[in-house]
Amino acid sequence: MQLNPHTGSSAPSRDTLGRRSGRRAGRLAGAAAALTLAVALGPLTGPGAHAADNPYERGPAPTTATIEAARGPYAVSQTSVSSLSVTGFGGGTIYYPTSTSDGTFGAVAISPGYTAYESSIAWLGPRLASQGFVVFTIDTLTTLDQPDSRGRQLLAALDYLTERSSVRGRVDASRLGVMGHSMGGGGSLEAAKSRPALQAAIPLTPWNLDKTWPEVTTPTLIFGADGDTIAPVSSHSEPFYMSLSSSLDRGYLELNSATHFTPNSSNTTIAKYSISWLKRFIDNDTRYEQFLCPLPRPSLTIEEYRGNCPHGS
Ligand code: 9J3
Ligand code: ZN
Repeated sequence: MQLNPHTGSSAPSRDTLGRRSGRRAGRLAGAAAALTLAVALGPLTGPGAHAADNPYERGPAPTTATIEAARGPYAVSQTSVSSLSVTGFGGGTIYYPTSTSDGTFGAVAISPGYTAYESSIAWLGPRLASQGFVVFTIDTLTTLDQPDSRGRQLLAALDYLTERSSVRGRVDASRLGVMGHSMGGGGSLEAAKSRPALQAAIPLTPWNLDKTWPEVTTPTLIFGADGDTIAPVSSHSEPFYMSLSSSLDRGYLELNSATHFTPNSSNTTIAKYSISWLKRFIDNDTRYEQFLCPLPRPSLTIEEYRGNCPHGS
């Protein structure tokens, strides 16, 4: 069953022309000169070899092959963050594009689930960072922390990342997202609810006692698993998705032949749609809309996909 609440014409996506023209004008002195120069220069060759039509775009134009690949175009470095050096969460590992020639990147913090450690979600670090994000896989204060606590810890991790970490200069603090597995996925909903400035949330087989999320204004893609007996989609992912506002950019992807723990191992379907969602909503990169709209069809790996299309409400 698929839902498409956007049956009418789509609204223009957020910040396209306004932010672009503002940025260019800000770089140049004098309004008239700015207009003339901007026209003369055409698409400015900004970071990398790609046109800077959208100032947040990073990396080459994507194809199905590039978002399904084990690694994206950016070489990745990593740095460990000791739990002893931070407050409000349990430390973790920051994965980031090695290059400093592409400007700042959007960032995402990722929480593990109940009784689990950052190792359980580590595969997402290099997988997402190599596409052009700073990725912080975290440990929680205790492995028994509940979703509301995990939500606060995701936000503490993002604050650390943008304010105090060694890579803070590489991160655009206005372009942040959250992900998490199970109780960490429930935590990502809590984080989005309490910080609407977040640009994307991706709960992975999320678990939460709170079944209703009408307060969330952050574009949210929920991954469920058809064979999940710990957070069954009928009592977790599906009601979570259905409770999100129908005016929100939202998606529900139910993994086929999958379990509660499918997000704990490298998974191409999770990766390709997570990359697309993060690019589309953290970077406003409409080059990725093609992978999200038309809505993905059922397949060997997708039991069901629900969502709105086109995006940019
Ligand atoms: O994080 C999770 O895997 C939550 C699933 C769970 O065991 O909840 C029961 C309390
Ligand atoms: Zn609620």
